[in-house]
Amino acid sequence: MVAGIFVGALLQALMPNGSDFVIPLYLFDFSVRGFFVDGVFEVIGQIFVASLRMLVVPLVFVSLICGTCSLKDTSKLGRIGGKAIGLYLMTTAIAISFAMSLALFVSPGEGVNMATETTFASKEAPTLTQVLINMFPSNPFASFAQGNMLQVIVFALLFGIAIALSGEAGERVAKIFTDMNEVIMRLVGILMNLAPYGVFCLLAGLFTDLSLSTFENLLKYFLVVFFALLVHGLVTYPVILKAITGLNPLVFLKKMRNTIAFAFSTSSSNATIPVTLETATKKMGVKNSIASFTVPLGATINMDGTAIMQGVATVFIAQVFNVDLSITDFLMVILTATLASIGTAGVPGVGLIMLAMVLEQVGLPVEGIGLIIGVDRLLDMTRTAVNVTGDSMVTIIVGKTEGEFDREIYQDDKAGSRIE
Ligand code: DAS
Repeated sequence: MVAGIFVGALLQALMPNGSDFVIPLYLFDFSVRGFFVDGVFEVIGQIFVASLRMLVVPLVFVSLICGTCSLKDTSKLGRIGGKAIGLYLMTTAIAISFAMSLALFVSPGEGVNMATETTFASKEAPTLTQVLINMFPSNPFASFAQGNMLQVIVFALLFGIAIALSGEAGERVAKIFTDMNEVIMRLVGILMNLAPYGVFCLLAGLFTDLSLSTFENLLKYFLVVFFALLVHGLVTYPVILKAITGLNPLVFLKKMRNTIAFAFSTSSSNATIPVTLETATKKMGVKNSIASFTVPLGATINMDGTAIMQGVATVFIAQVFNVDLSITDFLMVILTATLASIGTAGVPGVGLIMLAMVLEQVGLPVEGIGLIIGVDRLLDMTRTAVNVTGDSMVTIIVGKTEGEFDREIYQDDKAGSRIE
C-alpha cells in the first residue's frame, strides 16, 4: 500500500494538474489520464470501495451476534459482562472524543479542497431523540438493504441477547453464526489481500487531482492519529487503572510489552488473544475465570485504537471535501464508531472497513478512504497494540474489583517469566 502512495505521487508528478500525456500505440492514442487513471484505475478503485461497503453489513451483524450470544455460556458472569462492556464502551468513547477534538484542533485536512461527485444534500441535523428513536429498526431487512448501521447494530444486539436466552435452540443458532463469522473473516482476509491493488488504483485517481502539498496534510493526519494512540495507551489507560484499582500502572505497561509487540506485529487482536490471556493470568495475576471471558470479549468489542483512527479520519475526510459536520454529526460519529468498534472483529485492516460505515452514517464520501489507506498499515499495527492494551487493562479492573486477582503475582517482576 505504501508503494501505491509513491506510484500515485509519481503519476501525479508525471501529469501536472490539468495536463495529460498521450501514448501513441499504433492506431490508438492511449491517454494516460483518460484510459488508465480515469478509466481502468477508476473502475478498479470503485470496485474496491464497493467491496469494502459490501462487507460492512454482514460483518457487523454476524460478528456482533457472535460477541453478544457468547454471554450465554457465562450467564453467571452477567454482572461481570456488564462491568466489562461498560468499561470497554467508556474507554472507547473517551478515545474517540479525544481523537476528534485533537483532529479539529490540528485540522489535518484543511486546505485540500477536493471535489467529489457525492452531493451533500444540506442535511437537516436530526435531534438526538430522533437519532435514538431511529436506532430501532421498524424493518430490519430495510435496514440491511439501506446499510443503516445503527439499526443493524441494535437489531444484532437484540438478536444476540435473544439467542443467549433461547436454550438449546439458541445454541444451534449460535453455532450457525459462529460458522458464518468464520466465513466472513475469510472474506475480509481475501479483500485485505487484494487491498494493495485497490489502493494503487484509488490513489492513482486521487493523486492526479491532488497537489503535492496534500502529502503534508496526509502526514498531519498520520501524526494526529499516532499521537492520539500514544496518549490513550500511555496516559489514559494508566490513569484509569491507577484511579480505579490503585495499582502501579508502570508495572502494567512493563508487563504488557511482549503482548504489545505481538499485537503490533500481527495487527490482529484476535491472533493476540492467547498471548493476552497468558499475560493477564500468569503475569498480572487475574484469575482465568475472569480473563477467559473479558479478553476474547475485548478482542471482539473493544477497539479504542480503531475508534481513534475512525474519529480522526472522519474529521480529516470532512475537511478534505469541505463538509462542515454539525454537533449532531460529531455525536453520530462518536456513537457509530463506538458501536461499530463493538462489531469490528480483531483482524488486520478491518477498522478501515468499519470506517466506510462511519463515513456513510454522516454522509461523507467513502472514496475518501483511498486517501488514508496508503498510510494505514503502520497505524493499524499501532492501534491494534492500543486495542489489546485496553482489553488487558479492563481485565485487570474487572478481576480486581471482583476479588479474582492475585496482587502478589502482579507485583512479582518474575511472574510468568517463562513466557518472556
Ligand atoms: N487490526 C484490528 C485489530 O485486530 C483493528 C483495526 O483494524 O482497526 O484490533
